[in-house]
Amino acid sequence: MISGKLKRARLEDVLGDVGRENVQGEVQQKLDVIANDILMQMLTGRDGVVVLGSEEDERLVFGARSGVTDEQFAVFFDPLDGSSNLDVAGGVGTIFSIYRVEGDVSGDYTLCPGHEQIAAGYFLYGSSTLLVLATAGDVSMFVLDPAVGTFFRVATGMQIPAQGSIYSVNEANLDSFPDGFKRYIAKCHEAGASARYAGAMVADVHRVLLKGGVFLYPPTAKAPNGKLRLMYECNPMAKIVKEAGGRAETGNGEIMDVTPTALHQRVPVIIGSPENVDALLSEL
Ligand code: FDP
Repeated sequence: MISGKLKRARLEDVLGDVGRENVQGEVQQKLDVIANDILMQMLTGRDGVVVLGSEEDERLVFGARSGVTDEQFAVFFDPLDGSSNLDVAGGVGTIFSIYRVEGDVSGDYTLCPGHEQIAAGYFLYGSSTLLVLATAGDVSMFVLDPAVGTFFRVATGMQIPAQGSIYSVNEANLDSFPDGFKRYIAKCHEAGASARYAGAMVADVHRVLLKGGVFLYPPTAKAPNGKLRLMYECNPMAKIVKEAGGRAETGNGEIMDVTPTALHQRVPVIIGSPENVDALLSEL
């Protein structure tokens, strides 16, 4: 549904903002709201989904226990990641993270660290619509065939290259990066690496997953804890890349070891090929 909406966005006049900000002070785009509504509607009616956390909602949403299934899940998602790309028909995505939930959590749920995720994934709405899904021990990729409305699996057991020549970061913030990040980027220049930055985490991490390299969002003067959110951006991407043999760090330990303190908490991010991430960490 989201993919279809995006393809017809200009025709249906759903580009642009809605004239208000979300809880994080970001201007909400019409499509952020539409994608969030679609996911909330679909997931709150789903057996076993008892906790929902979205980038677009200030607080957790609690679904009713269905009684149909014994299994219960918490789902965290960024409905539309990279929304600054919307008006220019650039790549955007949906990121999600799934945890198993035990016991009665109505109205009271403690956020868990990322290593407890049972699955995570993203949809990339680019030149084609892709789903990359990480479960225990596997990362698979599916492509949507719009003619039949079905995702077909095109890859399983995906592995990130051990190293790559791409570094993906908003280099306009370089002056306010901590020194170790500056040193690493200087070494990338010396080594003749390629810079690639779409400005949408899904598109940028997807490139690194397939081609190798590293995606970064370090602390900056404007965002001292980095910009990206732990529960629905960094943890799911960390699970995907780690299940594919990569690394996912904050600069101060593994992303998936961070104990969450808030739904919209931010952390610095260093995600990618093991050799690139090691090289960066050795500069910090
Ligand atoms: P956006 O604000 O456009 O939604 O989630 C936030 C995010 O995009 C990421 O997708 C992206 O990697 C990052 O912010 C881009 O931030 P900068 O514009 O600061 O580079």
